[in-house]
Amino acid sequence: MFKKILIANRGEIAVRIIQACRELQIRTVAVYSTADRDSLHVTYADEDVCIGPPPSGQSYLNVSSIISAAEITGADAVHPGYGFLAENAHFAEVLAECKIGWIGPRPEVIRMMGDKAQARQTAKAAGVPVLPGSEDPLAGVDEAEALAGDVGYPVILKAAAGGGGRGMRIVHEASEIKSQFETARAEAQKAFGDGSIYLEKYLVEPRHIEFQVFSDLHGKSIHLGERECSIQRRHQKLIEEAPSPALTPLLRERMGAAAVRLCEAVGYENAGTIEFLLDVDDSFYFMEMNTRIQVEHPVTEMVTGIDLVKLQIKVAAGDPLDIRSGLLPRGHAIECRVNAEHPETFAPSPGRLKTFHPPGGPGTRVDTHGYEDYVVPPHYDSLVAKLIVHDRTRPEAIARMSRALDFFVVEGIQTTIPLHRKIVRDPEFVAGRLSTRFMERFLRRNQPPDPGGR
Ligand code: MV4
Repeated sequence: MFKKILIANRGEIAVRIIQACRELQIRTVAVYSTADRDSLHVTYADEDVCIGPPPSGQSYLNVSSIISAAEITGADAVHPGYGFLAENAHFAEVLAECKIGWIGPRPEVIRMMGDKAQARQTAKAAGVPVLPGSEDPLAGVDEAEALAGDVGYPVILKAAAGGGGRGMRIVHEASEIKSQFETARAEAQKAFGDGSIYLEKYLVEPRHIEFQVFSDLHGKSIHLGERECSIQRRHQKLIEEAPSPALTPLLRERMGAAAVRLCEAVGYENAGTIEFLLDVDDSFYFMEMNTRIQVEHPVTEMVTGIDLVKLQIKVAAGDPLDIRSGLLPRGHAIECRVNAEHPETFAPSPGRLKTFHPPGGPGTRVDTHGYEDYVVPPHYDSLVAKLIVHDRTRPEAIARMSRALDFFVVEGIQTTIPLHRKIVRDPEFVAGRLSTRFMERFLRRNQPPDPGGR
């Protein structure tokens, strides 16, 4: 087992990883930017190293600073959390060259899954369903037009180097395809330095359902069920839950088996997530694979009883998986992301937490780096807390979430708590009628009435 782990991250996930390390009796090293001197992850770690100024490019994304911090402190492995360097194959390679352990999959697999066109091909070859579309990145407008005609409109153009909703364009009819293709290619070239574009049939109102997978270093892969992540705004998830209200045990088994097949096909290692689109007729299609622990991992922890971060560390150290695939979910878990944002305009709201009283009580978990008088810096992601509840049934979990949101007191900054209080009371949410367009429709339903006039 590792003796000392460096956490190449900040915020709630850095705190979460330190908790796991402490339970495994592994020493911890925090790294921090000068904006995070007073952060809880620095307080909780056994050692800490300042790695640079506030901009993440000079600190949490600075490979050489982080490698130096690991060498100086004698850390024998790095946990990257999510975001920052978590899916950076180059970082994983440099660590290997320095004989420092990496808590994640092999760099080749990270790189392959990072190319979304290649990931799609790999899934297809492994017998995982993909939507009708391109075999390879599109050579030009003529190929785009011909293929779109074959699969039928609407279609979606996606940047191979994108992912998570970045660099996508929906095309509704043939008259738009040429100009949209050129725009997509130019944007992808500018944003990612890679203009590769692929095409798929566009599903108008699917659910976003993702499977938690795990693979050990001995060739065993398992799935730990799904998370329903359809409640998003601008590709930022707001609420996640497990299990999905849309899955039957049979559909869960079929999707889970497909997810495990993909892991086996690529020789996956450690924690991963396979994202699917689920159509209204229960057909499902591979979308992307994320090669990291995800923000929403706690809902899976609550319904499986497994500490996924401890499992990541144990598997990276070579322990064999001792869990069987396809555990049945126990009860129902929901997570609300509490962001430092205005609940209606979504404008960032950094600043001092003058009051910070997270809720407690049965089945209530708060993952946060916040505390009274903590100052949310303006430089990073606005997530300040994740409120997770667990109960026996979905209606009971919703009631518990509603109560926990009412008992979560934050003063000094604006947060998304008031928005969550409205969503959990929404009849469509309560009925489990979810899709990737849920938020668009919810915001329209709850728009302040138009005063009229000119
Ligand atoms: C799609 C899709 C429908 N059809 N692909 C969004 C994030 C990235 N992982 C891919 N995404 C999607 N890909 C096909 N062929 C729907 C989404 C999607 C989405 C699209 C628009 C608005 C919100 C969305 C939320 C989740 C997924």
